[in-house]
Amino acid sequence: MTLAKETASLLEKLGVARDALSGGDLVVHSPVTGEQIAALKSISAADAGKAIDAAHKAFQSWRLVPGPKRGELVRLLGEELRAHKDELGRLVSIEVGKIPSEGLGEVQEMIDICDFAVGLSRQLYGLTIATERPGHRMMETWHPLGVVGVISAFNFPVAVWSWNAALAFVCGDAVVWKPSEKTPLTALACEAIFNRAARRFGADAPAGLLQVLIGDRAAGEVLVDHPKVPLVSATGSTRMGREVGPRLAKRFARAVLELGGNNAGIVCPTADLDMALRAIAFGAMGTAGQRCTTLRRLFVHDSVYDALLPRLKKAYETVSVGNPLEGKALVGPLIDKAAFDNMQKALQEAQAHGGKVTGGKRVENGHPDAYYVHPALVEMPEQVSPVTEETFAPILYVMRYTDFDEALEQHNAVGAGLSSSIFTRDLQESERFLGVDGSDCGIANVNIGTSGAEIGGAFGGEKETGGGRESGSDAWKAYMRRATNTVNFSKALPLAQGVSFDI
Ligand code: UN1
Repeated sequence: MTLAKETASLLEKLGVARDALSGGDLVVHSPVTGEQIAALKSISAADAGKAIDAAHKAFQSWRLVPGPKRGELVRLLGEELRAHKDELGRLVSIEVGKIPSEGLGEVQEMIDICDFAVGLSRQLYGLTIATERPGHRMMETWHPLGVVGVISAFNFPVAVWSWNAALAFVCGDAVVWKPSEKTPLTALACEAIFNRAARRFGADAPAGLLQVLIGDRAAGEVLVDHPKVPLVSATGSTRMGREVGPRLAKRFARAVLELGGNNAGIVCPTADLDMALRAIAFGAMGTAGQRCTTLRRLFVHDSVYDALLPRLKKAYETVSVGNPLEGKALVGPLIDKAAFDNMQKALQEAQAHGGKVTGGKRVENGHPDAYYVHPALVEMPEQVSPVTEETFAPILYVMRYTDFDEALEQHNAVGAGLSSSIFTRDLQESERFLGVDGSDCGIANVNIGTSGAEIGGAFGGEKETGGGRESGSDAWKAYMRRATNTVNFSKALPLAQGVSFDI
């Protein structure tokens, strides 16, 4: 069976009609073989506007459904995802090239956030606050916000949508989703899965609660500029964020930006090297280096450098690279040729700056349009370009350090601030790393890698990573509006701050 046929049959099982998959202008390729697997019709700007209006209408009734009842819709979504985990996971592998356990892991992440959101639907708490006036009560109420725009990237084509959508739905919002043009098929699958949950939920789930805009950046622009979209949560490159952020700011819309990462680890003298090795290997080579949390820079203390590096090199030389749909490869393909070219460019630049490269060569597999590559380990004399930039490919730059403070300074000396790790058994080092003048990232870990965060924590980062937080903890607050209410149940009207105004 060709991949196009398998894709169509998986989508059909998930509820997407075959005739939606051909004859359109948006051509979808599988990075696994490079072959075309669908050609979808892009939405026009006018229709994108109409979809947003429809979502707004749905929001107006959805917001009146009580929170715990809204949670029931997300519970059903979680149930549908459990029932279709295998098909959706396989589709992620076909459309993005993830190995099976990572395709399935992505769907598990969706199930996890659904469970989280169901609990949250009964915990959308506001505070009761002491007032300075007698006979008054002050409290805050969290209300649904409106239509939430979600712009997602190719590398986590479904999980990132679910982080936003599961929270948005329990918060009483509608969702308009612009998936990456590289991965629209998994978005169609999620839409079908959601629609099934909504049908099971019944008439209280208004039509149009989820809209999917299939298309290129023009569709995304409609979403970013639309006055009825008070929040856009966008995942992608820092370059994309620089365009989206100011446009949202101009109309005072909220932005949850989850942009680039240039994540680093520090391996200290007391590190458990076996543990560090495994964590580094997964963090740097997993998902073919195409996570925003991928480990890209490593600072290794002089005293353990010569013990760790040969083992790390061996891991790079022996890691299996190949078709994620067959066999047991740990590293699948890059998303496309542009990703491969960027990787090669970065490696050349690194070499020009004295970098010693292990790996990095293309792996031929009989498909000229598929881009498999050996992950690259680059020993760098110092942290200069391209180390300071995020290249969305499996390149790990390794540097020696002797002084912990200097390593920390170098660690923080890049634009992005998403994820970070320290490998140490020294409490003073790990606490320094997690402390005020330690890692400047949104995620700082001890003795685990930079990638593979659980959904329970807030996910996102500082500086050029954009500052947004999605997923767990209190990230939900971005998806609601807060009203502070002061209620006077006395028979007088005392003014705050002792002001008198007697008429
Ligand atoms: C992303 O790469 O955009 O922490 C998201 C991780 C995953 C999510 C990555 N849970 O690696």
